[in-house]
Amino acid sequence: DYMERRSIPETPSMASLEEKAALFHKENGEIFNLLNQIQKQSPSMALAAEFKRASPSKGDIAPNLDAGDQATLYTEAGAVTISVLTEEHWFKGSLSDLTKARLQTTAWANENGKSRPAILRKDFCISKYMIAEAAASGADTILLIVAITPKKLLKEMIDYARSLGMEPLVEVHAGVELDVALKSGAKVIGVNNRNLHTFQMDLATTDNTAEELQKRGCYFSHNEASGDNKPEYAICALSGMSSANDVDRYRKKGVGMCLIGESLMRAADPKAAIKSLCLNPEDYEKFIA
Ligand code: IGP
Repeated sequence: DYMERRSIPETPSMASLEEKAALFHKENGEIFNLLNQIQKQSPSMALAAEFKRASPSKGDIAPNLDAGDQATLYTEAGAVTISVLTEEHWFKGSLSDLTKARLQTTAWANENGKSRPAILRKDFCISKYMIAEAAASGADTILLIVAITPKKLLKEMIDYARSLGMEPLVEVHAGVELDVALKSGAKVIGVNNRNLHTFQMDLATTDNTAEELQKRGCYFSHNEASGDNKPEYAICALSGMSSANDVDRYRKKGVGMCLIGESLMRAADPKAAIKSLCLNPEDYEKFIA
């Protein structure tokens, strides 16, 4: 009895997580590829709506919301990706929030004959183990952050995520980081408008990165005609957006997806808030008329 009480809960092995992941996706539908998920929306802006109860820069945002319910509202309003914070201390999230979001949005999609959203594990993924955990909990994709990852490990994690069927979102901030991301084989580039060291927000960070990517000859734009060739890359703008003007600004730069957290978590009516973003360019034309 004593030994039982003092025993530390066993950490699942990588192999058992991989097995659990395969089983989860067999039972609940195949993994969605993030690049396809973004391109499918073109020429409309794809929306990644984020579930985030709290953050290091803002403290509590919406500490009492349920991940499954909020993710379903986001999906009903047209979000094609749901980002779920799973970090427990600063963001007050968990892997079970992610699983709830995955299962409840899938149930909603099945009942309504719609496509389910892709689910992103939002955390500082710093090991292959965390990627396996994400897959076992029902994630379609994960976040990798160039600024906190040694180059060799970044490439290893991208390759490992792909071996499990996931296309990762690779977050950059400045130009040098973009080169590291591209060298590691990243296809979906997330640009954080928030400087992780100073928390300073600058929406021009995404504009600049889009220009940098273009200069490097990487095809990503939603706007340019390219015949039947689908762009090989996509840009996802992260942080600080809240309006149709923000979305339209990025659409003009060829950004494929906007990820919005705080403003949707604070909205009294998240569905109305998403509608007011005018993800579809025609809606925006009407909006400014
Ligand atoms: C969301 P905002 O300003 O809409 O709440 O931002 C998202 O970009 C932010 O949560 C984020 C993040 C991260 C969180 C971007 N990169 C890395 C945790 C870890």
